[in-house]
Amino acid sequence: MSKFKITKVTAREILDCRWNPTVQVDVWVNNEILGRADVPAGRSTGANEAKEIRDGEKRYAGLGVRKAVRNVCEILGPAIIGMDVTDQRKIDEKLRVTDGSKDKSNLGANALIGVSLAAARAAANAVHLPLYRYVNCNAHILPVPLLNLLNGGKLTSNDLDFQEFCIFPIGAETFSEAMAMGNAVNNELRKIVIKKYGKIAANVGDEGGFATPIVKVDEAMDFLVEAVGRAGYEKEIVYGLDCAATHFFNSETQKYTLEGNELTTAELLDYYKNLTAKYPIKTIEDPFAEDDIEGFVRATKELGIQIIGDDFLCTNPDRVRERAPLGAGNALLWKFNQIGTLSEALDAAELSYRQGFGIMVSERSGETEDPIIADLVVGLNAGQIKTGAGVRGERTSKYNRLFQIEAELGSQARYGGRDFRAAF
Ligand code: 2PG
Ligand code: MG
Repeated sequence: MSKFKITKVTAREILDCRWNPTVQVDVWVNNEILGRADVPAGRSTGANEAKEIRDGEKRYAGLGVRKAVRNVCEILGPAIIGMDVTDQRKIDEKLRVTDGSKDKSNLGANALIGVSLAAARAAANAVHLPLYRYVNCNAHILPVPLLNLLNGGKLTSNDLDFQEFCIFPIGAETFSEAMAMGNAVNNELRKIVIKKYGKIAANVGDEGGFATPIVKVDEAMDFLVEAVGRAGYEKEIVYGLDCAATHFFNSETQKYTLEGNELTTAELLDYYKNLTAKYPIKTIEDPFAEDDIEGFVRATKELGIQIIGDDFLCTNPDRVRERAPLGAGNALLWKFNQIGTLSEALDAAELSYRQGFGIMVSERSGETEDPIIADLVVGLNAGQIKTGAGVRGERTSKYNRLFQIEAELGSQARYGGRDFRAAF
């Protein structure tokens, strides 16, 4: 009999930060050790993500997850009862086989990932290790936070075409110092946006960045640069964008609509060249649409900065295997629910590292207070995390967990810093 036997799996419907339902799963070991995990949800999703299941009924505008919860309680749970909870790959394989589809659409990626993560937590608890150390005995790198201070695109209600305008405090000495710098810049930014657009400009979007009614990318960048300057951190802070270009790409015309202009891939690339020449932007996520391989290859070669694939790679080992060797991007945005099990997400990370890619561990725009990505970013020694601005609880839960881990690691903690892509 295995020592750490899964004896019970339950689930329930809870809420994410958008007041939408999501799945929470409990995995019990030997009837006494609990592992619990919440499932986040995206809004600006890629077409190739694993598919979550929503009820489609009147309640919660169709977004209920009672079916997914039932699938956990009645099908996925019973399938893994009796298994050794430390056997993560076998558990995840069982979940995959039980679902039987390629994109987890039969039982729901939101059901599968909840079970997978809760099992990992239960296993860590069973062996009395923090999750980051359970996934990696060499975990020691605290990530540089990519702080999303101005929100646009699908994550807010203004007309900015790019989704996220971020500061990236690579010159801080520690993670704690980086968060204090972020706060100083955010305080200055608040004054700047209010001065120009009035108090309403300081309302925040889904990830806690200001939802200021800006239209132009340059204006958003100028605001960030001014705020960083006023805070006195020009030397320590560079910038990052998530353009989420899939969402301003027209597949019929094969053109990108940016600030009212229709741009080809080559023209958008020129735009990025000018933008990165004007501002010290060191990382861009999804500069081109999810299947614009040529755009990604050229951006990687010609911009000479970190180019991250989010919708483009979907944390999918097959997509990483196919696209990374082409030089299409040089970093993976790591979101476990894009693929649906922890093992597959770890495979995507492993494959990415082997291709010389960096990894940015990411939240979803619809989060709960569950801080699991904080443990996983340290477990992966990824060196970079994107989890929004520190003004909303579902974001601070991740930062607060990172403060705990930083303290636990003590003198062994190393901040990603300027080596954020390979901080060993
Ligand atoms: C993204 C994210 C998270 P969503 O595009 O990177 O910041 O949004 O979770 O809606 O996909
Ligand atoms: Mg993205």
